[in-house]
Formats: sequence, C-alpha cells, structure tokens
Amino acid sequence: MAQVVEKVVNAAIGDAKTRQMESFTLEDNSSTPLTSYFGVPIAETDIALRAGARGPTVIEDFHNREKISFFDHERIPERVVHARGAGAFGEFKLHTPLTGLTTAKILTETSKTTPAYVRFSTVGGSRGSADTVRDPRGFAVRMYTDEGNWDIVGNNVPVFFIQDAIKFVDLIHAVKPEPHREIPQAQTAHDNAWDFMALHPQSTHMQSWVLSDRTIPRSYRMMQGFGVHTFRLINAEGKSTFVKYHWTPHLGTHSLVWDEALKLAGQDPDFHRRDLWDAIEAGAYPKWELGVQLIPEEDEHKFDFDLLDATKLIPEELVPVQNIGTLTLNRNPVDYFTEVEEVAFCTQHIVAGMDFSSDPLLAGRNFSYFDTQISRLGINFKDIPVNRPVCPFHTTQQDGQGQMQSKRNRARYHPNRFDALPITSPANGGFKSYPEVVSGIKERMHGPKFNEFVSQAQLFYNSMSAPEKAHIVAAGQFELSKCEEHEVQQNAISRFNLISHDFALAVAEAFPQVKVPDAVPNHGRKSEFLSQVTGKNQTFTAAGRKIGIYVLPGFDYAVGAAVKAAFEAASVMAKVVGPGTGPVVGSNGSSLTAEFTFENSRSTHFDAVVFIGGPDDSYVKGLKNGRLIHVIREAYMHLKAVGGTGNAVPWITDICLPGDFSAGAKTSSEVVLENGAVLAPSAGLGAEFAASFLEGVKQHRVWDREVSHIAA
Ligand code: HDE
Repeated sequence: MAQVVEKVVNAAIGDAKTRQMESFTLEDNSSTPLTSYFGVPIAETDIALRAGARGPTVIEDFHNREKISFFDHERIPERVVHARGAGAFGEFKLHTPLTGLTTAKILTETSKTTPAYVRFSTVGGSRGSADTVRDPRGFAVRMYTDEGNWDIVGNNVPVFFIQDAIKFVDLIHAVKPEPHREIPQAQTAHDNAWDFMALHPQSTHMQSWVLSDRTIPRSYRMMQGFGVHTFRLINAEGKSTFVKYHWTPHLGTHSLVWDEALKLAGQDPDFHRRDLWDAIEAGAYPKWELGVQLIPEEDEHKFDFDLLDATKLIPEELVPVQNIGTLTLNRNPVDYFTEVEEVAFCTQHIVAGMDFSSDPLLAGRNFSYFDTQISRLGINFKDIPVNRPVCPFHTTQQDGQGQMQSKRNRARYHPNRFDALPITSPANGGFKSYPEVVSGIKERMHGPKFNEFVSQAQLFYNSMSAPEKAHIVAAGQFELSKCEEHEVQQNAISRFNLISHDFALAVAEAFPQVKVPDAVPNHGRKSEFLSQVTGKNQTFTAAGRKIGIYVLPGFDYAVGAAVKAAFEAASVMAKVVGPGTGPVVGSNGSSLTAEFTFENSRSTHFDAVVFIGGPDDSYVKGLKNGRLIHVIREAYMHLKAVGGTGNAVPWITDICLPGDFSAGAKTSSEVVLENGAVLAPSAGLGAEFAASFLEGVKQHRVWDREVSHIAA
C-alpha cells in the first residue's frame, strides 16, 4: 500500500484531479504510534478496561467505545443496483473536435487532457457477489472538465430492458433474488426474472443481448460502452444535434464462455476487478475510443424507430460511429471505499453545450441518481473528493449533514450587495437548456414507434455467427432450466419465437413440455457491426492477454525463456506456473520465476496455456498429473489456444487430447498447428512456436472447435 501512495504522489505532477485528491489522502502513517481519532496516544488496544481481571467491562473506556462504534457504522447502503464494481482514474484526450456542433470545450479543444474516472459494475448482484455472472455491465465515465463534471453513466449493451423509468422498479424487483428466500444471488436464472421479461414486450430486444456473450465479458478492458440514450449537442447558435455515445476498446470486445464464467465465479470472484487492477499496475493501460453517432435535428423522424426509445440502437449502417477521442485508465484507486464505493454518478451531470433528449427513461434517471446518492452518501456527497469538480465552483447551497466547506461568502443568496454582476449568464459559459418546441396533451402515452418491440431483436439474432447463436441458445436453456414454473418457460419461449423461430425451437429442445408457437415473419436483415466474431469494428490482438506458461523442474530453459520473452515483446502478460511460487530451475540450471502454482490457479485464469517440455521421460511422468491434464482439456474445451514444446507434445496429443491430432503432429520437425493447438515437438523452435501461438491467442477463441448445432 505504501508503494501505491508513493505512485499517486508522483503522478500528481500533471493531473488536476490527482492533485486535488492528494490533498485529501493521508500519508501512510502506520509507523506513527496509535492514537484515538482525535489524536490522543493510546497505551493499550488489545484488552478493554475492566473492573477486576474477571469483572465486568466498564463503559468509561472511550478507546474501546470509539473502536467498536466506528466499526458498527462502517457500512453504508450499497447501491440498489450496480452494487458490485471496480473503478480507476485516467484521462481523456480529444483528437477530432466537434467544431460547430457544440460549445463544450471537452468536445472541441484538442489541446486539453481531461482527468477522467470510470466505474465498471454488474447490475443485479450484491457488493460481494462474483464478477463473472451473466449480467449487463455498468460503464460509468466521469470527466472532470474545466467546465464542470460530465458523467456518461452507460452500460456495455447499447439498449435497455424498458422504455420508461416508471418500469425500472418492476424490472429490478423481478431480476433481483426472489424476495421470499433471497435466491439466486446475481443471476436472472429464476422464475421472477423470466416471468417479467416474458410478459413485458419492451424487454424483447434486450433479452437477445442478455443471453448473448456480451453479458459475460472477458474483461472490463475488453468491453464496449454505450451512453444508450440519445443526448443533444448544442452549438453557439443554439442549434441542436442528436448524439449517441460509444466507447470502443482498443483490445477488442471479447467474452468468456459460459462454463468458464461459472467456474470463475467460484475460483476467483474478483476476476474482473483483479484483471483491471493488474493491467493498470503493469502499465498495460486500457484504452477506449469515444465515438459519436450524430443525427441532425431535422432527421429526428427519418428512422423506423424512435430516437427517444432506449430499447433501440441506431444501426451503424444508418449512422456511422465517428471516433473523436481516447480514454486511458492509468491509475488505480488509493482507497476503495472513498474512491469507488463513494463515487456518485448522476446522469444529470452534463456541461454547457449539451442537453438531454426527451427520452422518458433518461428523464427518470435524471431524478433517480441524485436521489439515490442522498440515501447512500448524504446530501453533501458533492464534498467527497472523488465527486468534486476540478474547476472553480460557487453555489448558494449550504449546511446539511456532513458539510465540509467552510465558506467565506457572507451572503449565500442572489442578488446580493457583493455580486460582481452578472453572476449568471450564458455569456459566461453558463448552462442553457435547449429551447425545444413541445406540444401535446398531458397523458400517459408514448410515441407510436415505441410500440414495435421485435424488429431489432431479430436484427441482433440474425447478425450473430454460428457459435454466438449456439451460445444464445445454450444460455436460454440454462436460464429457463433454473425456472421452476412451466408457465414461465412457456411464456419465455413464446417470446423467443418472436425473435427467431429456429431459436425458440432450439431452446425448446431442453423443455419437451413447452409448445413452440408457429413461426412469425422474420425480416431477415443483419447488421455487420453486432457480432463479436465477425463484426466489422472488431479488433483482434494478443496484447493485454494473460498466458500461462507451465513448467516443471528440469524444463528446457532455452525454449521456456524464448517463449516468455516473445510473449512479453507482444505486450502479453506471460505468467509462469510451477509446482510452487518462486524459481523453477530449468535443464541448464537457469530458472524462471513462477507467480502461480498448479494448486492455486486453473486454466480459467489464462487466455491460453503453454506447456514447456523437459529433457527426458521422467519429466513426462511429472506431467501425468490429473490437475495438469485437466488444464489442457479444460482450456481446449473453452476454445482457447493450447500449446506444447518438446516432449510435452506427445503428452498433449496422446494423453490429454487423444484422437484430436494427426499421426505426424507429435513427430514433426516444424511447428504444427491443428485444431487451434500449437505444437513444437522438435528442440530449438522457441521463437517460431511463440509466433504461431500468438497468432492463435490473437483470434481470442478457436471458434471452429465449437460444436454448433444451428446454421449461421
Ligand atoms: Fe441506473 N441506477 N438506473 N441505469 N445505473 C444506478 O445510481 C436507474 C439505467 C447505471 O458505477 C443507481 O448511484 C433508474 C440505464 C450504471 O456508481 C440508481 C433507471 C443504464 C450505474 C439507478 C436506470 C444505467 C447505475 C444505483 C431507469 C445504462 C452504476 C446507485 C430509468 C445506460 C453507477 C447509483 C456507478 C446506478 C437508477 C437505468 C446504468 C438507483 C431509475 C438505462 C452504470 O440511481
């Protein structure tokens, strides 16, 4: 911890937010003698004051009372949704200005580097739940701009379950653990969730995303983010342009497979939090492009969906995404509670040059976030360092529980005799709402295009590759198999039938008692931008991946070292796995240092696994260990690149995966590539092996290995 503080202090040189937060960060004072919270040195902290060695504990022991009382009040209410999360600091740099479209400096001035903060989260689980559950992920970004805080409180899925905020309470009550026994934790695989979703047509499109691999991301670093709603940009003339925000990860958008996600929930519940932390500590800073879809005001009604409907996306074929800036996360928090638990995002935090659209979901959020922060953190949540703006600020608000600002202003009202007029004015860069023309009858109604729920659900499903469709079907079967009521399964599959008849039939294979309705028309359209396997905007790179290099004592050091060096040169996190942590001595007496052990890790911790061979048969004997054989089999089943060198090759082909390779694979004098496995039986091929292996890792998964039972 002392090290981290030091890093932050050093980082303080250039970043206004870091400097500001540093002034609220205590130096590591662990060598200062213990005191009470108010500075009184404490002589004894292990035994409470007692009337006689075996007598009652006395109340006058203020140290005992202070200690226990603080502990009693350590907890604050966790977020009612998105309780589980991880955060990091960084910066945003604009490279393509939106000149003429907005007056917001952050979107027009390329010379600025704006401090930024992101909190990623799951939605349904409690604060201590597992990271890898099936759930959309929150992707909440804050920019500490020179003109005030700007929060884009988005998700990793571009659409939402409902169109109107008034339904949020129903949605969340349905997807949270069932209230009578508080089961299941952090999952929608239960009757209430699918009961609601099956009966609520607005959720049809989101259901196809929820069942897809999007809701089991490989890493926060490999997720897209979306503002979801349509917002407005406002230029100097007061003209408005509609905008949708997209975050596109430099490492590509990639997911786990379901079996892996389930296992990781137990093996490492902090999998995503740890991955983000480790990458930032290693200097492998995650980056995203901020993209915008811009829609001129006059085009508002040209789509067959309503721009105000958050259950619809704008297909990129209709409005391309233009990347305008780069977000980099480069600093881990110093203290989780004050910097992650107490961060208070609010959708209404926008800056001048922007405004909201009349999306009814967004309108409800603009009320809800401020309200929820009052309940979680108190009205003065603005004073918590992570929430403070870095620009000058001046309000007439005062007092309230936990107020921390001692204001010198004597008059906290306007107008007052001290005002240097005018203190409020658009000319001072003041926020001005867009003067939208509105007319209509006050009634509980949505626009007519809000009543179409199926078209984009079909578009999404139609656009998936064969393995992605297979995963959606399997997810549907998994979720509904955990529902106990036939009616729920029947209703859900009837809804799936609206998305695709083939999809409904495939899910129903696991539910013989369910009757799949007749096929309904499917428009057959696809988008080229939605698949994670074939999508046009997808990035494939080995950079940022974690590869396990397995070695036993006596391994071929030259090969092991060459492979590790080649991986590291490709910005891969190469992790040596050995029988114990610390040095594993190779055949020539040199050693590699193992960070992981056969016992403390599983194949699921890595994107790919490599076994380095050793000098003789006794080495292979060491490999004949159920745990190690399982590593290869499990990674292979999870569609990962697996590899071996030297005499680890026949062990892979004959013992771990018998029958999967050609006869010559284990004797070839060259590097062999079969079924996504990379094998180098001959000595001295470390560099060639590593190059082929990295190609495999780059593909993310070996999709051909997937058994797909439905056509693309
Ligand atoms: Fe949220 N949401 N939400 N939400 N949401 C919260 O605010 C709410 C919605 C999202 O990392 C809460 O500070 C309503 C859509 C994220 O701290 C709460 C509605 C999207 C986060 C709340 C929605 C989101 C939250 C709980 C329906 C994606 C975590 C704690 C109108 C675009 C922020 C908190 C963080 C958190 C309300 C719908 C994303 C209760 C009423 C749509 C990423 O205010």
